[in-house]
Amino acid sequence: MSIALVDRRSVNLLVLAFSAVLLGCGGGGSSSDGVTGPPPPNNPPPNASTLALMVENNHYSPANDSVGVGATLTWTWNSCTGDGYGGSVCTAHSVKFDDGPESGVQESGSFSRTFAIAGTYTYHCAVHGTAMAGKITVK
Ligand SMILES: [Cu+2]
Repeated sequence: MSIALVDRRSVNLLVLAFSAVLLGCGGGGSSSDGVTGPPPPNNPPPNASTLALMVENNHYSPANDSVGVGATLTWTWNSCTGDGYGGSVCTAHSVKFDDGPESGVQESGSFSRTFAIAGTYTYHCAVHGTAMAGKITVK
């Protein structure tokens, strides 16, 4: 007899909890009005993974990337290191695509390229050759 009472009380508590969850979900739908929450992304290209890359000493970061058609990638040079005397030493590199476009050899700055056609684009550093190489896959 007492066991049955406990069971019924437990069932009632479960029903109450379940109802509260349902009500909570139904009452929270105010995100579609655009007032709350973060702003929507500014029309990112489909499948874009990384739009900002780094030119570092003897490698690109990331070396391989995959983006959507129409994406613009920007490489930013980060090739200066401390000289041990409070100054810095910068090493010149470049982004040179096998199909033509290239940044020119530089110690700092940036280079951008927009990929309008799907395909695989390989590039390397004109100073360090294919030992410093990267690949962009455009889908
Ligand atoms: Cu280089």
